[in-house]
Amino acid sequence: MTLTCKTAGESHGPCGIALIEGLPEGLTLDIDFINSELRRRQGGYGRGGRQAIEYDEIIFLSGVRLGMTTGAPLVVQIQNKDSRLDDLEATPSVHRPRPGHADLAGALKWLTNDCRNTLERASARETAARTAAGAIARCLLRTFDIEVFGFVRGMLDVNAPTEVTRENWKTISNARDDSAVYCPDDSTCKAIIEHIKNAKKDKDTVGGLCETHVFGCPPGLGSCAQWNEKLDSKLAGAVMGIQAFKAVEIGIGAECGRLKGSQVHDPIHYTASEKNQCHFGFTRPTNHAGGIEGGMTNGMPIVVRGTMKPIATLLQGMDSVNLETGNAERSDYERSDVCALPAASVVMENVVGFEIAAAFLDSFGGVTMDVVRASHDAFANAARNIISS
Ligand code: EPS
Repeated sequence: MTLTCKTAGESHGPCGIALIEGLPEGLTLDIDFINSELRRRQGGYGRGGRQAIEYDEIIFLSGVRLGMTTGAPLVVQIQNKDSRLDDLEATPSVHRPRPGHADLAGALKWLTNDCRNTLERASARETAARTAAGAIARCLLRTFDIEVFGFVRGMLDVNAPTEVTRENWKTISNARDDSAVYCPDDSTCKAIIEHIKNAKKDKDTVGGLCETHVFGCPPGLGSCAQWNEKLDSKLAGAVMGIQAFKAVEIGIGAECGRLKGSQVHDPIHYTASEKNQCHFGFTRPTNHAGGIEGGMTNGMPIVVRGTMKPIATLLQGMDSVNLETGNAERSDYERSDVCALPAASVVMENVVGFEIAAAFLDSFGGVTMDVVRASHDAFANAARNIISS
């Protein structure tokens, strides 16, 4: 069964939930790890007042017993403390759509002049549920030594020069955790904080770039057999599905169009003494492909970059139209964040993790973890000896 996730919940409804199907029986869930991902998602310099109200943690409603998956559909819930959907004074109608938000498109789609229902579901509050689902899926990956690492790469005119490798990512991860904006490079971090401060002063908002790396993936996850089975297409869909993301790149991404083949493609080397590593001895001096060729992992780290647009809720407002009167007016303001880029980097890390787990189970799936382990180990033994000398 394919690993799938659906979410439900409004920003100011009682809770958010994720329904996950396809997890094998017998997976131990690291509750502290899952909650710590939720805690990270709530943080980062630039957040608004909402995160001072909420304290996100998971409650399992089904599919888990004694900390282990049962193989049944898993439902995880995150409660909203700021729950007030039916209180019309605290949560009024919204008639002046914010440019860049779902407000206007949703009002037209559902044939209403009140944007409230649309914005409640479109809100990035939903990413709490998706982060929880990703962290749950990563518990499976971690039992196979597959690790996912995400951070903030840059914003506006700043870009962290940090090079992330198999060897240094754990150290970089500590630097990220010490950074107020989840960026491991100190001077980039300071510049980003300055940009956020200035945006706040100007009643404006800022977006930026997030990056996720996956280490330890065996080759062959995904497929070249069908366009929609390609792992890069699935990763792109998952990352583009994060609120406010406008671009996704794998490896050097758009840069490919400005270089020649000999500059883009990663030469193939074989080192028999490394055949016990996740790449089975097939190494590359460069990783421009970002670990994916032909829609399949190639044993190199997976590298995904996502671009988040600035949040659409501007304290200064923007030109808009009152949907009740047709008059030109400034857009409505709802309490919001000046910048949620650090939080988005956590969401991205976890949605990427979910897609990798789904691809892993597509290759080695079974109803129990024991069956998954046996299938994975049988594959690894065969792949390790593909060159028999
Ligand atoms: C959001 C607006 C703010 C953010 C929210 C996303 O919520 P509120 O209007 O309740 O203050 O804080 O993000 C979250 C609640 C969250 O948990 O990430 C929006 O307009 O999308």
